[in-house]
Amino acid sequence: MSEEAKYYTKQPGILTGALVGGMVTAPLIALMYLADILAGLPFIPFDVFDWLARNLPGDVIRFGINLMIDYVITPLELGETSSVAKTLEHIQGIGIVFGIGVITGAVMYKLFTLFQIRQVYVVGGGIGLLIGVMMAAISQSVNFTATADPTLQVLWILFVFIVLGGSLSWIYSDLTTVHPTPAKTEEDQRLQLINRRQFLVRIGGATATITVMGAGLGTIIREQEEQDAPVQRSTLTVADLPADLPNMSADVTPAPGTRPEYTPLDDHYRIDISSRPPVIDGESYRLRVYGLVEQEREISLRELQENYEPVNRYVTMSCISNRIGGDLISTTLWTGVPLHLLLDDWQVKPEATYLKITSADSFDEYVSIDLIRQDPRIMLTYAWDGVPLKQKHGFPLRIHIPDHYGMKQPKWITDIEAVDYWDEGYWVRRRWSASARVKTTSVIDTVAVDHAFERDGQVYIPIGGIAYSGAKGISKVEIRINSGDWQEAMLREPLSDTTWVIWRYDMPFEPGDMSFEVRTYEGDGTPQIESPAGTFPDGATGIHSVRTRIPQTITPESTDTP
Ligand SMILES: Nc1nc2c(c(=O)[nH]1)N[C@H]1C(S)=C(S)[C@@H](COP(=O)(O)O)O[C@H]1N2
Ligand SMILES: [Mo]
Repeated sequence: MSEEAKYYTKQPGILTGALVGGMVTAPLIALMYLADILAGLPFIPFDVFDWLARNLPGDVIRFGINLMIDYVITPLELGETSSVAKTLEHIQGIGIVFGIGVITGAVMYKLFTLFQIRQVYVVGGGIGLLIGVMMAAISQSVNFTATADPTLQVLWILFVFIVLGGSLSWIYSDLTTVHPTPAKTEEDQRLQLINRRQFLVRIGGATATITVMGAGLGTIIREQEEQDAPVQRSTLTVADLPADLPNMSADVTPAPGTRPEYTPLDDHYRIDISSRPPVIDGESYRLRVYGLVEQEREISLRELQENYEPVNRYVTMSCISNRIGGDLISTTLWTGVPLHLLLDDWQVKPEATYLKITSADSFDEYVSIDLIRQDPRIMLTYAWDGVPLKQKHGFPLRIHIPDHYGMKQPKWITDIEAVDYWDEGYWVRRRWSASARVKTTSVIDTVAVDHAFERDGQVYIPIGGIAYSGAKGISKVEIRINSGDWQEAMLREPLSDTTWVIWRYDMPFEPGDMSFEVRTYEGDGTPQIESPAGTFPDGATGIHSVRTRIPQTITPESTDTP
């Protein structure tokens, strides 16, 4: 081995490639974010995440979601599960694309040095183009929110990834041409490495600046847009809203700390298969009805609202992924048109057995026509809480099917096809329950130690929560303290037969470490399932329990009944 060869300047390899890949990808992600906000161009990180979520096997997805809930959201107490999960998914999407950039850099630099490639721009640009083509295909298959012209979308994506490949090549050739001559001495080699390091630091500084500025600008513009967004409500009327909650005069008041009986709209949980809800323009929207019907038709939102007397119903909806005691369950007022009326008007042919419902995000589900005729409560819904559906909750149209988990109830409905067969819907194909009937559950929300009260010389601690059976009714709720006897709780009159029921139990004061358990019975006396089961595939079952330390002395709130 010659002296020269010994001190030959190390060529940029895998590590440098990974570093440069990251440095170049970060500003590109920020630019994509900005382009999304300014021009409605696709934001690839979300598209990649959505594509993975739809195409990876259901087990892998479930495993990922459980990890996220068990090891991040729950232990860190990040807040309401569904909105935190969405944010974490967004972060994951960005992380994945960043990772793709890092790997591209590493692989590219390895290839360049390994094969001593001279036309780095051609090869680098080619690799970028190849990734761009894949990304464009992914984006086109799952993105329902980008508003720019589709050709422009594809060109933009190709451009971004060619820029990625091109920049990687440019930096590589700079790194290698800074010192065209091999280092002859150890000192030479040291100086060259220092130069290269300085060059990389400069590039890093530049890309970091672009990233921060792009992301910051995007965020500012987005917030401004959200403030200026017109309220959709003006184009719609929702007639005859109930003035007050129907159980205003119920004699059982919720124990302090029980979740709100009527969920504020902004707090309603949300579960979508997409990073962003599809955007549908209410004015040009048409519901397409076809298949086994006498005549195909396209129905505007206005027709649905004006040709049919609106029906209001208080509804508790739960996600099948809601764990025992979880927060993926909420209650609001649903307004819409009973679906059986529409079946008649649409002249659905007698041989039709199911409606295949398809949504703007390509979600789909099948609803039995027999069931629609049996349960006149099933309704196409256009308003929640007295206002048009929020975009994230399915604007302009979704369906309510009592006694079924949310996975059976598509939002953003665009197509209804009458068919004479059944098939698996979106989540059923991913091995979740085909029937998805609600599993009856009861939950302790509060042991209100701070709200103890005194009645007839006895101090009580209010305990309370909810019981939910879908639409099977709740006839009884029982509480057990420290594994003693089951005691019957009081039931508050519910908002409707399709909402949860609030229960309350006033426990005679007793200090110490206490365990509390709750169980419930359906309307016909059927007990809830006590044996524990996880959410997959049929919905969670089991007894909810909490432990609380009751202090030796407590100050009652008042001597009145609460
Ligand atoms: N089109 C469409 N409909 C959908 C979903 C979806 O991702 N896309 N998610 C379903 C699931 S799993 C649930 S729990 C409910 C949640 O409705 P919400 O987000 O309005 O609370 O919508 C259901 N309908
Ligand atoms: Mo769900």
